[in-house]
Amino acid sequence: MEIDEKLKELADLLISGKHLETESLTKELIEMGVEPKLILDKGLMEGMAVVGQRFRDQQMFVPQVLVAARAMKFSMKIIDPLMVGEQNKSKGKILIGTVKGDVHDIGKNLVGIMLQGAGYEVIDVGTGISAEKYLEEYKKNKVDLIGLSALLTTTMLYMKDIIEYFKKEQINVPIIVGGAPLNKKFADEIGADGFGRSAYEAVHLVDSILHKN
Ligand code: B1M
Repeated sequence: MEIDEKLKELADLLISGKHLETESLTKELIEMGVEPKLILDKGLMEGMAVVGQRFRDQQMFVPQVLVAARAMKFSMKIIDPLMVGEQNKSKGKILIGTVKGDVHDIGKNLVGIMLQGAGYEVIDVGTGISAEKYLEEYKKNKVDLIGLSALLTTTMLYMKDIIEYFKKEQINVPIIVGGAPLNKKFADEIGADGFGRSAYEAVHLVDSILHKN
């Protein structure tokens, strides 16, 4: 019971972006012998899910999202090295980036943090990424899935070019898309393998594509 309450407190600290308190409660939970995976799932991920929800409902704004993400990073620094062994081995390699012409990376970074938290190895190639660069990074890193992010109605159109480029090069890797101006209909129209409305949804989407059973 005490542990459940502390995990709830951890989620609340993360939501309010109190990074130092988040860090020290994470340490305390580890010292109490709580599994890092439980801290991640029941504390951090639940907190971030609330952050995503509140941002969508306009109850939270960009600066608050950023401080929550920072709090998550502080906690992850402690639990990451402890998450070793079979149970926590990587669930797959994901390449993420924001498309060419677009510098928005806050959402993409959140997606990266959440995927990492969910057990994926994330290769973040940054912003302004061309189809050629995605392909180069795909070949270099041999990833299982690619995630494209775009925040502008102009740059989201380039996602189609990327998907078509991969098809032309006969590279068969799942490509998912996300970003505020997108929707499922657009993702279907450009031939993407999925659309994530939020970082939280992105994790479920990747799980459903790479771990169907
Ligand atoms: Co820009 N900007 N901006 N901006 N900016 C928007 C997007 C805009 C809606 C503001 C507005 O006019 N109301 C507008 C776009 C309009 C349009 O296209 N129709 C806009 C504009 C116009 C511009 C400039 C052109 C402004 C200018 O210079 N005249 C310029 C463009 C520069 C460029 O990219 N070439 C520009 C610049 C900037 C800043 C640099 C100042 C800054 C970006 C800083 C940064 O990212 N490092 C910025 C910001 C911060 C915003 C707003 C305010 C916030 C975006 C954000 O970070 N949201 C935005 C207005 C708004 O949304 N209130 C705006 C928070 C983030 C957590 O949400 O990115 O949606 P989001 O990510 C979510 C989901 O979408 C999803 O998960 C995330 C977390 O839940 N998701 C994925 C995202 N990627 C995903 C990928 C997935 C799955 C899910 O799978 C791979």
